[in-house]
Amino acid sequence: MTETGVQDPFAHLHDENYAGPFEAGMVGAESHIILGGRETINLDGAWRMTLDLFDEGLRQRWYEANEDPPSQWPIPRDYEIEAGDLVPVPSCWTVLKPEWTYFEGAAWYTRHVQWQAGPEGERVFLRIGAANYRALVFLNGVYIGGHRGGSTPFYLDVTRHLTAGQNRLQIMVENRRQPDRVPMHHIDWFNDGGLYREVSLLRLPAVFIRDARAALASDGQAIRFTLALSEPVDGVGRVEIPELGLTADLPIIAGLGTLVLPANPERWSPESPRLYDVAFRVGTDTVQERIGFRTIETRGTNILLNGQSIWLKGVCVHEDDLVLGKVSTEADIRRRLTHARELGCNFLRLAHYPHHEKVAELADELGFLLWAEIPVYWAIDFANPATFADAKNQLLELVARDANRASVIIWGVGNENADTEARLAFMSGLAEAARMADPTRLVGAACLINRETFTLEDRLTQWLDIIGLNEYFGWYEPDFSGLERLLANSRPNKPVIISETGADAHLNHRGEGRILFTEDWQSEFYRQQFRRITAVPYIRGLAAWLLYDFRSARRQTGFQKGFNRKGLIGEDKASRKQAFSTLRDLYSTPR
Ligand code: GCB
Repeated sequence: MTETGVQDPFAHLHDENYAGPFEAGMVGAESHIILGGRETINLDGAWRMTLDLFDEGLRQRWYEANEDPPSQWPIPRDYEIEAGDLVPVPSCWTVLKPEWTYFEGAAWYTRHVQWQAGPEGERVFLRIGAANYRALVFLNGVYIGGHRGGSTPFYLDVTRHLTAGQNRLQIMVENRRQPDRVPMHHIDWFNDGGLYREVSLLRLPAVFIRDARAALASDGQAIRFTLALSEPVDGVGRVEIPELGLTADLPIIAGLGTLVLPANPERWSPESPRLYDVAFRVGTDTVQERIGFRTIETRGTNILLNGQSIWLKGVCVHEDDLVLGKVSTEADIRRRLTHARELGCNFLRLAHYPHHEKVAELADELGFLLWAEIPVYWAIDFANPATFADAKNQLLELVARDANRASVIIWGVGNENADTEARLAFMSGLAEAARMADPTRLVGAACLINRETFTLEDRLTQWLDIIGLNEYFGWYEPDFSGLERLLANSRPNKPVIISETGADAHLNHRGEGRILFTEDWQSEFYRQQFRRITAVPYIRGLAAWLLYDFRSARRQTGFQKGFNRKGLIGEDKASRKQAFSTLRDLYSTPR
């Protein structure tokens, strides 16, 4: 304020602590709410969006802007909601206009919400399916809270901030690549920005079900139900699986309850993806889930699904689309799964971050096993406690979101990270966190090779159930003899999955022998790889890198032109390369 009591209109130019107030109010896994078939109020559709390269929105408090037209402004300002572009939500700005392709910064999204108050005591939460990478939410000019991490959903309590009638909802989304983020600034995919998954409101009673899970107990003889309420109250819940004739009370103490009921459901598997309707009820709140019951474990170097040894025939997939960017529609997800099925897969690795929740729902229905992971990718800032907190939160949000999906068998905690003390502490911490949050699944990571002894040797493996190996013998390393040497030298006591292998091929580029970027070499590469991989008993699966060509700004040769070309299918998601049928034939051999 000046001496006259008028606010200094230039103060913000000199305030480099403008972002400080928004550090508070970040929400994470602790505020996750299971959707469980509850009705939501959809806020997708047209929103106004203004790009903000210099963080003027936070500096100048754009969220306080009243909505008078400029002719009525007492002093000039730099933001006008209506001057923003009308963009669809969900969307990525990177694909909306050519000049926005490489924009890395903030964007202000605004829409209005008409509201009618519900019954006394009702609570209302805003759900954002995902926003890359940081989001801050403002309702009627007031900061509500925010979220870090670009691929998991978050929930903000807006009960006290929504008013009857019209409300102004503003969300700042910011996608800067930074060394302390997860992923950090160096990645082999595209840094799409935006409010790119669904936005909705959820009306809930004063005490509601926050988390509800059902899973087959490890002995396969019973179903274990767990419930967590929003408040630490005592009470009784009810669980029902009508098709099993199961219905029982579930005692709740201080907001938590567990019940183990003897049961013998049909087992879920890729061949027979049997799902049951499961209901959890507490007071007036009901959560309905479709759940498959299966066990997954390792014994020696074997992976056992429902007690039977299984070999994972898989393919990796990114969330990437020429038109949609990182947005996943149901049609696009179904196309991925149809292609994976045609390839003969029973397994997908969802690289390199949590994919849309619909993927695991459809994989449950259609019968695929999944490796789901968080973007602990390459040179993460492992010594930074805030980075660890961010990674752990992304992991716990992913686990909370997909805990009832039978298809998910592996939580991936990282990919190709150099072996240091800080990395070991960081990633073993994540492996422990995954196990604590969910003892019903396996924990894996794409590990390292010890180049001196040429063995599969990585201190992290002692914390894992599954050792992932990304190897590119025949591509980045010229010949396959290294693969033979590596596999012969190694004596893992756990199952190994080739979590990536692949070669680039430009559609229709042909040639004989090891000519890089030809369809022929990509195809021959898989033949050579497969023969060697399947000769080794401790290798229990392969996730080919990968289903479709995808955008990667690092890739700038004439063949690449901004794309990683290791797809078995081109970026049009239609044109199959020769390697598609080669791998399909290889996968069709009995294993
Ligand atoms: C890898 C990475 C993956 C890359 C791939 C490649 O090892 O995990 O993200 O895209 O190699 O094509 O080089």
